[in-house]
Amino acid sequence: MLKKVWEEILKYENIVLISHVNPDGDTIGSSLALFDVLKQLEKNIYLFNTSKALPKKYSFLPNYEKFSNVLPPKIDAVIVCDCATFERTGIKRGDYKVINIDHHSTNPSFGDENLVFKNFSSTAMVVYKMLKHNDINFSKDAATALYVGIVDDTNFFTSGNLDSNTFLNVSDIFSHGADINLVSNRLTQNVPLARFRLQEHAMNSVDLLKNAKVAKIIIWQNDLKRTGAKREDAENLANIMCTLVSVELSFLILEEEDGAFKVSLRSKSDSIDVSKIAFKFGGGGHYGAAGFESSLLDPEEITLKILHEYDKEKNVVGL
Ligand SMILES: [Mn+2]
Repeated sequence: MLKKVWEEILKYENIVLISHVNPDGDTIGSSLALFDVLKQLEKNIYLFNTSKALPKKYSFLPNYEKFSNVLPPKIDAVIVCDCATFERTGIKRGDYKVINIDHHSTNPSFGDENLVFKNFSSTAMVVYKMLKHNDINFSKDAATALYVGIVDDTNFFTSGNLDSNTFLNVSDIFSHGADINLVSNRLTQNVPLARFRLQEHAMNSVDLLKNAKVAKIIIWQNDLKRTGAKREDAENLANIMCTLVSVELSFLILEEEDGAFKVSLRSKSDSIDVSKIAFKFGGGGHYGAAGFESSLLDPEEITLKILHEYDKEKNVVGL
């Protein structure tokens, strides 16, 4: 499969790399690494993201400014990186091949070609495997982009599917010149004041439920406006709640500009599989990190339903 998908990619000249809406470091890093490699192979290669604005914190990565929310006129194939569903691309099916590279356990293999390794910690790791398997050398820039994908999805090697291969592969990525100090600095020590203020507000409004085994925060558009924060500044709040000793499940309900709600769920390992809960709401994700969107339910209804699912997973319904 690693060979077949790579050979398929090489057949095409005009290729668009597609990252998911409201991108994270994995979808960005995977796309930028492949951009660098395919550029060297003299493909006409483009970076697409449907979001209006991209997170600033990844802007240190080379070629980040090349992301566009407009598709080029001629497309032979799209490579979809880290999208649990095709809908997350924000594009329509067209007269082009769809190559799906991902690691979400809920990915339905929507591509014409699918490279989906559900036990991998990140899509960046899937991309790395594909490059190695096909003896493709990659640059320092591509290595740094892959490293961003890996550390973003594993929360700096604290969650997700980690095994000895993870570290062997990271060692190899490091030997390709990945700038790990720069990545650590930009991703962990670069918090804008508005984000800091939003976190301050959030920490003061955490709701602890089920004997403090469940933690919840709601962030309204008004909270973003008041602090000057952007929606991406809320993304870490579910992780922060999960650091509390008693918490097994945490979730953030974020009001979007259009009034819909984006829900991010987190859990500790060996506590509860949040991808199962997200899936019930039409979303997806991983054991310890998942999410969904809802335009029909209000935060109270969302909370009740999540607590119901939590009880079911813990087998305490009816007790
Ligand atoms: Mn990912």
